[in-house]
Amino acid sequence: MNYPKFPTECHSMLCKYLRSEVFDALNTVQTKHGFTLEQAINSGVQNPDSSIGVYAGDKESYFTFAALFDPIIEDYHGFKTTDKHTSDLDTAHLHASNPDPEGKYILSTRIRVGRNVDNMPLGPAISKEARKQVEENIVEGLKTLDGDLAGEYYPLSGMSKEVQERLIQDHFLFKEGDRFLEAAGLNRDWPDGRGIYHNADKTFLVWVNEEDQLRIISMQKGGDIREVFTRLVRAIEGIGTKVPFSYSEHLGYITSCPTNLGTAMRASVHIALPNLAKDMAKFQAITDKYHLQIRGIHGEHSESEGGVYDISNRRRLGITEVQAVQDMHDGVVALIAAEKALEEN
Ligand code: ADP
Ligand code: CIR
Repeated sequence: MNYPKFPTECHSMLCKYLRSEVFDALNTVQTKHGFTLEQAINSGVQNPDSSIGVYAGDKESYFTFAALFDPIIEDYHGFKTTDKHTSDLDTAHLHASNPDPEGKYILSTRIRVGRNVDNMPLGPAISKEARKQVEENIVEGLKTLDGDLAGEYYPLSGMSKEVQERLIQDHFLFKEGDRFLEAAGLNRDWPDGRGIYHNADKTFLVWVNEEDQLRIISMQKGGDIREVFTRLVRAIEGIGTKVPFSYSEHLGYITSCPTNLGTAMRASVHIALPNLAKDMAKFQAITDKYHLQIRGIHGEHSESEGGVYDISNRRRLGITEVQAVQDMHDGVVALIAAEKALEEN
């Protein structure tokens, strides 16, 4: 492969960190699953508007292509190669009462973690047969869950377009045809091997074989962050006894996108902030202070509608799960206080 041509206005981390000497050193190496630099960077090459632009094909990619991944990981998470990641899923350590008990601002709360199966290639490098095997193993594990975590698995193949579209619109299901994932090789053989598991209330859901092999999700209306976190922890622990998760002492839970490493957790609220939305500088000063990310109402790469935003923790590696949720909670408390102050003006 020749050094890729990036447009001058490219601001992705790939453009920033793929220096020619890094490119030359990594261009001819590959991982034990045969994953190459060309595959790792294709998403960012095809999509110069990427914020990051790279994906891993397996756990080994993070070490084989460390000269590219490490600076990206440090830039995104503030996590250095000498730092250590630790996990804390103890709900007793979380200090989070509902930031909006009157239900005026927070529409809903969602916390998800990404997980992948130990000793398997990640989505960008997996074969159709191995993906199917992963799906079968996960579904077998999910079937053993009981109580409020008991549910049904719905494969994407065989699902009607109407049902699929309704689940997407209602924020329960991943969307189809994402160009970033497409170029990463994550949509190969679509929809084969993909699906969604959920309980009757759709407060506990698992996405199978999307960007990661598992996305374990807890969500509900309103702002009871503790309740959502507590349900998620029970689900992670329940599934973890049946499915061995890919984990690294250094990088925590292994995910296909480097932004998700570590806790692999994104804790978010959908929150109405119509006044703050008119002063984005003030809005962003608060989200930066609390390490939060602002997304649109239909998730990543979408826009806000009617002053409603998706606000979530930005850091996932080098902090614990409790801290990730705490970041989101504390930031949301500050955002609501700022919104209230603007209402009074
Ligand atoms: P992910 O969170 O899995 O990284 P996305 O940003 O694409 O991926 O979000 C997935 C879906 O979850 C989208 O439909 C999004 O609107 C929905 N979502 C995210 N946060 C919330 C929330 N707090 N309440 C309701 N839906 C949410
Ligand atoms: C991108 O580079 O824009 C996509 N591959 C998604 C990156 C992860 N998302 C994020 O940090 N918001």
